[in-house]
Amino acid sequence: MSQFPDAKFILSAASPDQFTSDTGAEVAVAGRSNAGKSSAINVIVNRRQFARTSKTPGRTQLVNFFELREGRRLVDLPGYGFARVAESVRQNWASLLQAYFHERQSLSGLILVVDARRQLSDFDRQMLSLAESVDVPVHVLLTKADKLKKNQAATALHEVQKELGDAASVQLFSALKKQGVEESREVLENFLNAQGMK
Ligand SMILES: Nc1nc2c(ncn2[C@@H]2O[C@H](COP(=O)(O)OP(=O)(O)OP(=O)(O)O)[C@@H](O)[C@H]2O)c(=O)[nH]1
Ligand SMILES: [Mg+2]
Repeated sequence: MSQFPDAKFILSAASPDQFTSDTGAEVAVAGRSNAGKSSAINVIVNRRQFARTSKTPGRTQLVNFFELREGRRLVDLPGYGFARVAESVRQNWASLLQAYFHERQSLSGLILVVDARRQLSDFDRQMLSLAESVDVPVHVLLTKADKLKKNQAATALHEVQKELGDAASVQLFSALKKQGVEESREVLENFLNAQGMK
């Protein structure tokens, strides 16, 4: 049974004028390209290929909106940090993200997906400060934890925790092993339900 039986894809936006109606509450998921955002969403929502049903060419530059239940959404933000990307694409990405964070009244939380084998990148830090600038709480998923030995994963968690301090909460996660799923669902629900208390 899905945690969100009525979850469905709403739309993909290439520019702010295409964003879905800004009512209720939504949580955004961001991270480097290939970090594991879509896999994390699929596991959290407990629907195979859910975040991929909308896959279209160039999707990495799109903001994908999903409805979890009435008035509650999950938003798959475009991945960042490609090695080779045209400057125009990079700028489009930056302005889309800026617009998203500054415009969305319903934005209640950010889930930042980071590969547990890497530390935070400068792009991740930019996302953190963007979220902080608009007073949106952040939870970091250190994903692909299954690729690390237990003690390595514990060290990675400790290092990132140390860097983040009070700026964000952080947990180990694995979409493959379904590790940390309950914890991430709890954070998601807390973000979604805290709307209006900002
Ligand atoms: N071992 C392992 N592999 C994972 C995990 N999560 C994702 N992957 C793999 O990592 C690759 C990228 O995963 P995606 O979920 O597509 O990553 P993404 O961040 O959505 O990527 P973009 O949409 O291209 O930015 C895929 O090959 C996944 O199977 C995990 O927890 N463990
Ligand atoms: Mg994806």
